[in-house]
Amino acid sequence: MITRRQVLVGIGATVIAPYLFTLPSRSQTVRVRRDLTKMADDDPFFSQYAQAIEKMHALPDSDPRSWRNQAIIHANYCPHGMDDFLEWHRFYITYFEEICGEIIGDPGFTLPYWNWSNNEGRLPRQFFDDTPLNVVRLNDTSNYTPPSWSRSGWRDIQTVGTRALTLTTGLMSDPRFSQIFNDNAIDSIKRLSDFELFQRAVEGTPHNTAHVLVGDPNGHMINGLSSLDPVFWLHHCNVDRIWAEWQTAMNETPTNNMHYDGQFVDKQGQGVSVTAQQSHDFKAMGFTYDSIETQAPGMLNPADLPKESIADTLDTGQATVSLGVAGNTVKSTINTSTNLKVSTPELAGNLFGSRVFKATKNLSRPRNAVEASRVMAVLKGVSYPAMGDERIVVNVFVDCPYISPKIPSTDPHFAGAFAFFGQPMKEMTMGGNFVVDLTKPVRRLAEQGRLKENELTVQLMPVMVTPNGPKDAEFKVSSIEILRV
Ligand SMILES: [Cu+2]
Repeated sequence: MITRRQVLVGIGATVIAPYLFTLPSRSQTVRVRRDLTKMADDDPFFSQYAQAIEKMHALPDSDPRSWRNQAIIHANYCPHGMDDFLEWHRFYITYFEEICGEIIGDPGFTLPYWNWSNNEGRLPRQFFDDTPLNVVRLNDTSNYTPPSWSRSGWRDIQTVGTRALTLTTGLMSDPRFSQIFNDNAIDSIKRLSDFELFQRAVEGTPHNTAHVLVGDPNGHMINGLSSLDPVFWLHHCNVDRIWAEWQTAMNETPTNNMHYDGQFVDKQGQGVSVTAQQSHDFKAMGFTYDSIETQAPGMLNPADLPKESIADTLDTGQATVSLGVAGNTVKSTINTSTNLKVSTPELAGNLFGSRVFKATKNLSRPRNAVEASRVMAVLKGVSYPAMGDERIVVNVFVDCPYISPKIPSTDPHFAGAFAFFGQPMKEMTMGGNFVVDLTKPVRRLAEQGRLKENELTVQLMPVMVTPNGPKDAEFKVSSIEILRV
């Protein structure tokens, strides 16, 4: 059981003033985060991380850097489905990384990112060996209720140290979900230059779905104390890497004046005060990613092209255009497909437009790159299933005549997916927004002459992750909008 004192420790920094106005790492060296799935079996990271986990467990409850107190920060404050999802989590993992380094006496300690797209989304064997990395050995139990004023909106949390993944089962092992995490899916998210679409897509699809697939049915990863699982930090490092790569491609994160006072603690355990805006310059925070530093020259992925060097030579338009909205609230039930029909009179005409970029970045001479326009679905005001029932993944299809819960994500009608993670706050009555890329199935229908003239049918198929999943999960969608981007 959590004691009142522990609760106060978790949030206690708010009563210790003044805060230090410091960003993580003021050291001169920039830590380079590497790909976990490409690390050598004997990489020192594994033993260093195990040591940090063990030492943080040994810290007294009064130390805000203890393993449990670090997890409680998440349960109290994490902003899921909100404007600062990426910014908040960047601070969260970076202060944690510095605490690990301090505690093992190696300021260069660097978290790797769990690249979901490699090795079928499996974790390295060290996460299953008998070490503190395996989530079982240190036997954390969550058993926590965040204070009612907390920002996170989580309610009673009761999870245990288990994972649904095994040595041989990864995020992509189940054919129903395999296409959510591959390079193509992640790339297409990175090519969304609108921050709002990009952030909701990376959060709602690979981030949320991995939380559910790792944590099902009652592991830490499924709930607010998910950071009790050592893999959490590497999972969020990957989310952060995708954002950092998106930023490096010269996409713009809007100004955010939100500030955090005493939510995070530095490596000495002192509460810090930072603004969301300060997270935008990650190198100033002391870290970068190997994927950014070693980016191969000459790539023509439009996402990697700096905006100022791009000249639209075809006037097919770059702006986001709404192609239709369906506004009726629909209820969706597990294993039952819900068809959302949107009238889209301009769809066909917009489908095969493309634009030509002039690319100069990393190139000895300018070259042209072409990107076709894309069709996105934005599901708005999505209410969450009841507590315990959120352990589902909602697969999204377009005009699939034989829809069933068993259809794999390799089916040509499959568009994408979303999952639920983080209870929406009580005040957030409008529910969450999810973004799904419909381009592939819509384009195929058009090529086969099967695209209906003025209407698009988007099908939601909520499925259980494991056979013991919730039998009657129910959620509502307030509206769906089809966008051309
Ligand atoms: Cu979170």
